[in-house]
Amino acid sequence: MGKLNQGPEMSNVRCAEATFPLIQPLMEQNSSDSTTTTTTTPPPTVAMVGPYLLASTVAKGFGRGAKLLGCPTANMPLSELGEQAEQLQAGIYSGWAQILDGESGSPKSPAPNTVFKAVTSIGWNPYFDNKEKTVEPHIMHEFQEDFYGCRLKLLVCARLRDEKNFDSMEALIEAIQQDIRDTDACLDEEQYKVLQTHEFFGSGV
Ligand code: ADP
Ligand code: RBF
Ligand code: MG
Repeated sequence: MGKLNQGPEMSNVRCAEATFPLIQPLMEQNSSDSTTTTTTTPPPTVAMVGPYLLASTVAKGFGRGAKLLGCPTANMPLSELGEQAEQLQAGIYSGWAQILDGESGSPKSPAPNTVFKAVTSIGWNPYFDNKEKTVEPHIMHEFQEDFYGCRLKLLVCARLRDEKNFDSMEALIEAIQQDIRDTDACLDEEQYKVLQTHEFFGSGV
């Protein structure tokens, strides 16, 4: 295969006195070990959705996000989210999130006036085979403290991919890290960036 992979998609072959272009078979053109392809992950196909506006208190989950995956997620109970969340298609989504004080003023939000980028997993976590659907945003900021019991507003505006099963925990962690990078880039695009100041978030920016 080496020879076919070295050149551009089309090379020449000599036949008697004439030179004819040799069109490489499709498999060879797309071969992953071609010297012309790179190993970086291709950009995702991001689909604009909603925006869906979700609000709930932050509840305890199985305690796996931070400990096992290095990625804490603020779990939003389905019982507080209503029909809209139940109907939301499972998948990984980008959007914006704001943490507010809990009901009747406590606990206090670590950053009530900031609207952060967030990447949200919605579904049954096939790798863990959950029995209940979860809505879990990872907020793209490093917090010093947990904020269980605070209220969370989440605006979901782009769909990155389906949730998937993986052969290993390392593969799931790598996919999550890629989702974080994709969300970071996606939300800088103007059509999503404007939603950071959506009236849903009040005066917070
Ligand atoms: P659980 O299964 O209880 O949700 P996690 O390991 O997913 O446990 O941790 C989630 C908790 O960590 C959140 O409820 C929140 O209080 C806290 N937390 C700290 N930093 C973040 C963050 N950047 N995004 C989401 N939650 C965070
Ligand atoms: N769980 C899966 O089983 N499959 C996935 O494809 C998957 N993707 C995720 C992507 C992101 C950005 C995040 C934050 C979580 C994802 N999860 C996925 C959910 C993960 O399993 C869950 O957050 C932990 O089990 C903690 O509840
Ligand atoms: Mg969580």
